[in-house]
Amino acid sequence: MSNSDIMKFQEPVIYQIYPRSFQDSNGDGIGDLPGITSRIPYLAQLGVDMVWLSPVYKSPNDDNGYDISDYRQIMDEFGTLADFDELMAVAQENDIKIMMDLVVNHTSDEHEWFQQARSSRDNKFRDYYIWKDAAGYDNDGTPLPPNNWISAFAPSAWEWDEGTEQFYLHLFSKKQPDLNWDNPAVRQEVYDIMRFWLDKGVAGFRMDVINLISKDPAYPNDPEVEAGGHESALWMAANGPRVHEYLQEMNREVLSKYDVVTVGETPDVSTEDALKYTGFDRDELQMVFQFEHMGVDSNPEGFGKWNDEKFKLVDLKRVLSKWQNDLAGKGWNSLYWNNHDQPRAVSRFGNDSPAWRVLSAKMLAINLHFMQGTPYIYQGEELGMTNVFFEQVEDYDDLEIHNAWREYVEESKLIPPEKMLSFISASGRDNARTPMQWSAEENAGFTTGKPWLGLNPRYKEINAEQAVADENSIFHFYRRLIELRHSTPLMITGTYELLDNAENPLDEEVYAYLRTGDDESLLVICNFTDRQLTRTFEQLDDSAELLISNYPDDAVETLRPYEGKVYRISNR
Ligand code: TEU
Ligand code: CA
Repeated sequence: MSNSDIMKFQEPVIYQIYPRSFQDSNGDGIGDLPGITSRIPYLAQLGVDMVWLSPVYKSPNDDNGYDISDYRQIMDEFGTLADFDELMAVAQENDIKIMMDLVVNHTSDEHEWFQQARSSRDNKFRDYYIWKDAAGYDNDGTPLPPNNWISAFAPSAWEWDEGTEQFYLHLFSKKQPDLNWDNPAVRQEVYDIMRFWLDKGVAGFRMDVINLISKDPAYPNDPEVEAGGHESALWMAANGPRVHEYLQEMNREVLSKYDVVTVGETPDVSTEDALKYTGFDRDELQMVFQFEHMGVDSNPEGFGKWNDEKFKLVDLKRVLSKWQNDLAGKGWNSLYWNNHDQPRAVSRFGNDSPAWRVLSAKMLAINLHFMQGTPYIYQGEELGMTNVFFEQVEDYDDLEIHNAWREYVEESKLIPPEKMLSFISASGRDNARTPMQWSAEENAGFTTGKPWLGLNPRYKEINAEQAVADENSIFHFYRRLIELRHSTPLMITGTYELLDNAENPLDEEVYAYLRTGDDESLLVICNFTDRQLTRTFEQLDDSAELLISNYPDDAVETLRPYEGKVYRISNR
């Protein structure tokens, strides 16, 4: 791939904001749009090109905005459309574009469409959603759901509606009814919503669980549930029969008419599936968020994501290398360590102890940002924010946590409470949702009121004020990485080669890979351990010059704890 082949969507570094936790401006303890606007200068200093806003639309917040009741209005707690226009204007003044979160696999049950649909079977909005008769009734007359699907946030993916005596499908909470994408009217409604925001100058869409929108019309039982599994049935709806037809229609009718970056959130996709969504010749999406590297520390024999065992580096190397190699030249990767659904990167993949947090966070940043793809930075990742531990489950907010607690601790009693608290602290979504840490002042400068979710107590040592003032902080390291990405086309165009054998990566301690261009290469070396190691690399010849490192000097073949460094090497 030569420099002239670089496509616009391959250039930006994108920063994700979870608005509820970013910056409160009116003292109600909840982040809001004016708060984000006040922090645009901070993001400009970091150097990011685009900001992905998790949903800001009107919502009852059953799933913190991922349950939308009006796609053309701003959530009451976040402000108004005028506040949004102000944010867009200030972002534009700082050369920062805005990406919206398009959540159209489902709406809120408080959306007008669903209120109408549930009012009667022949309402014109009835077929905007997925309704099914009961499969039968048990002997006390309780209706039985059409199949055995489990929801991500509730025991069943089907909710009985007394008024019209049918079930409706909800892959997530019962307040998030799935839209019926087989209905052309639904698709046109979505395209109109997209145009509304694109015409306001929005330059990107992150599309929530977009690979779930086409379900198998037979709604077959989930064999894993039949075999006694208790994982959600998302995978039963993933990559369904008409999903590509719908995305190609969306591209034809909307996306192709605008300058817009698109990333689909696609649980349960293989690299083969991903190429169908992102292939340069597919006219669907430009990239996807795949989840395979987010699963390297899950426990399929146990409770899936609810686990507190550490990952194995060889698994991470194998997964990330597969995605680099399989999409190379044909599709495009997103690159991310965390988001609003995942635990904090430095706690999960690095070492968040005071001794090693800064070094390991910088090493992780090097490891990810020198790969081929679009890098995403999640709010607070640039500060090395860490996971949180709350003493009791009531201190958490996330409905996914409370659903799992009810299922595993209260009902089945399969997991003891103290073990589940450890699982939640290791992998719960609220790790990412504690308020952004701006300073060592009360509530970390996030709010003058009572924060909607408890703070991570480490904000006194880990905060933006301290980081911006310290030239050696993780913040300034990310700033330099972003500058390098803007000035080093090889980071975009170079081929990727894992320096182990990608099928059977041997080195359990060091992740090293090579990015190769026409006349130079980048040698990336990362020590994922707190031990001093010795490694030799044949690529290190006299032409090698150190491009960036998380240590002030270079011990060459001696790799110090969590050392991450990159050499530029001439190929001539
Ligand atoms: O997440 C989709 C998804 O797969 C989640 O279930 C995620 O994998 C899980 O929470 C990890 O533990 C998207 C949004 O990112 C998430 O915040 C929403 O809750 C969900 O869809 C429903 O909109
Ligand atoms: Ca507020």
